[in-house]
Amino acid sequence: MCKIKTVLKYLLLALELGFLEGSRFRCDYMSTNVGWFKYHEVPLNFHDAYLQCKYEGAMLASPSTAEIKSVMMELMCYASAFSFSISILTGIHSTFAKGQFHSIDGIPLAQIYHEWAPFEPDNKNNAESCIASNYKGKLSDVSCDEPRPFICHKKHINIDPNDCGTTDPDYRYDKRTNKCYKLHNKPKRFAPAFFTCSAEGGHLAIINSEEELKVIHELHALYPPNKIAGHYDKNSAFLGFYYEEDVADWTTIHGETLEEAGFAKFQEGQPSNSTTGEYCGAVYRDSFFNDVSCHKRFAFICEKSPHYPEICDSENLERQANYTRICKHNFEDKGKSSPGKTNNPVY
Ligand SMILES: [Ca+2]
Ligand SMILES: [Ca+2]
Repeated sequence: MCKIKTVLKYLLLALELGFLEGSRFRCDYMSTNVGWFKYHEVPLNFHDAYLQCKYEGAMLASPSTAEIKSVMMELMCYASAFSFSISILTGIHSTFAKGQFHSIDGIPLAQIYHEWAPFEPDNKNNAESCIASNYKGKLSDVSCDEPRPFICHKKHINIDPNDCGTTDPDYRYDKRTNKCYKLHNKPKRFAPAFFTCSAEGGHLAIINSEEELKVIHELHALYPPNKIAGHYDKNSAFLGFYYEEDVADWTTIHGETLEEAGFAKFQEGQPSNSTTGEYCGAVYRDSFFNDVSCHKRFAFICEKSPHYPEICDSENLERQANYTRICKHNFEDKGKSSPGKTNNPVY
């Protein structure tokens, strides 16, 4: 018994110390005692909001505890600046099976204390598998396709960001270019590939020199065809350039011509526009550029600066000093104080 107590004591001490050491994460997130949060003001549908948070290294937030709900409502109040008509998308959804609502991390709705907005839930047109929250924390079931602002949440963990400024170990720093690179070996079409790199804090890679091509080739070599998923062309990977029809030229996603970017060599015979409609840029694993269809799936390479997004310490509260406190909410976890209480709709 004594032993268990001692073990527990040290376990608690370790946890406390861990917390005291704080955690480090992207500075575009706000640190609180229940983790890191970011309010996304640009509305997205559920699927894209889910992905945006995931690629940022976080999770679409759900008001699963009173503390988390308080922070969410505070952020929402602050962000919507007195425009109280806004409702945000939460991570509570039933997209796997109708009516089976869970938070992204698997907490059933029945275990989350919640109150419904008037006349909700109504599963309108039998098509409401997502849950939105108004500024008072009252929930509605809504269509997952309707874009709404949302909040990403990252629990405090003791995994430090690497020298690429991310906890994603697949980003590798290269000192020749002072950039970080990741090859995504699950092929995607051009637009989702762009989305993925962007949400990870980078962009589809742009080759600015012969040297950088070498870096990319070395990275590609770590992923022979058998390490790339699916039945796709595995000899090319998307990069950040495309054919801009209005300009009638190849342009990087940052608006420069390939020559301006610093490297413009296509493989002999390319661009071929072979199947009529090869308007996206790719690179061969052992050669130069290739034009491919934007709608076919390829592996793709992201590039990011090791300094963006910036990384902050959770104890560094300076950023929060300016944070408006007019929105302070304190939700009680009513579900906890009266276990067994059903969460009937409140009209
Ligand atoms: Ca509804
Ligand atoms: Ca580059």
